Amino acid sequence: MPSAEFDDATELVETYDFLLKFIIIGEAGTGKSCLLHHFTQNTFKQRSQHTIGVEFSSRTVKLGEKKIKLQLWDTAGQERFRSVTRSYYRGAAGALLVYDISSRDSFANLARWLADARALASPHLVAVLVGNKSDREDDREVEWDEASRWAAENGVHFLEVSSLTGENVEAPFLLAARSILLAIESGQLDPEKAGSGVSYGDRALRRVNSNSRLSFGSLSAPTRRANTSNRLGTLGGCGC
Ligand SMILES: Nc1nc2c(ncn2[C@@H]2O[C@H](COP(=O)(O)OP(=O)(O)OP(=O)(O)O)[C@@H](O)[C@H]2O)c(=O)[nH]1
Ligand SMILES: [Mg+2]
Repeated sequence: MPSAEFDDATELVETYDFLLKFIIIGEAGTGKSCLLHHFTQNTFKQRSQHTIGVEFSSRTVKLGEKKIKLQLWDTAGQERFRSVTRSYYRGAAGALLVYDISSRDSFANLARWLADARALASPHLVAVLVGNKSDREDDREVEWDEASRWAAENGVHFLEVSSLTGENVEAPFLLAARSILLAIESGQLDPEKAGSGVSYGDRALRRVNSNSRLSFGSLSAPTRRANTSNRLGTLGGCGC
């Protein structure tokens, strides 16, 4: 059974095949911070306050044989922070465009959010439209069909999630990561190009990790987030 020290050591030698930069954007109050919190901490964020500027977090996931580190930038939706937050869009490989299914207003400006992201992020930006608060079905103001149509017309993926219940919260991140990996594999996206939003992982560290694996034999044991991948069957077997 791994000790706490052992887990810490695992963190120190953490390595990955690719590092992807993601931005989380959309109107204030749509639940961006709660979505990210649930994805990284596996719990609902109680008493979430408006984000001031930008907050950073990360999580490493496994897609097939590939270990992907997601560098996640949670941006403030409030207008007064717009110039600050836009400066973090540069070179993002993925964007989660979040609206609240119980707020038509939060859906109204999506075109502008997407246009900004496409103008400033990676030319190969993969965007996912995320309808959050799917638990609020009784207060729904934006129908699934309408959002799905908008997504298709604008060339983005689409999912509904609930950051409160945890329903589907991993799916948008994994969907975006998987699309980016496919673009790399097909040669459409070159991680070595500046501004691609993708970097290769550190191979030297990877060697250290595999030595540790030989010594201790359980570095690949499921982490505390292992049980959160229950909904990932549809996304091609994430072992995160
Ligand atoms: N019912 C329900 N409430 C949610 C959900 N996600 C977030 N909320 C609530 O929505 C409010 C706003 O959540 P935040 O995550 O802070 O919103 P945000 O998009 O980060 O807002 P800014 O940082 O101002 O851009 C909070 O009161 C949350 O408790 C959800 O899935 N369901
Ligand atoms: Mg926030």
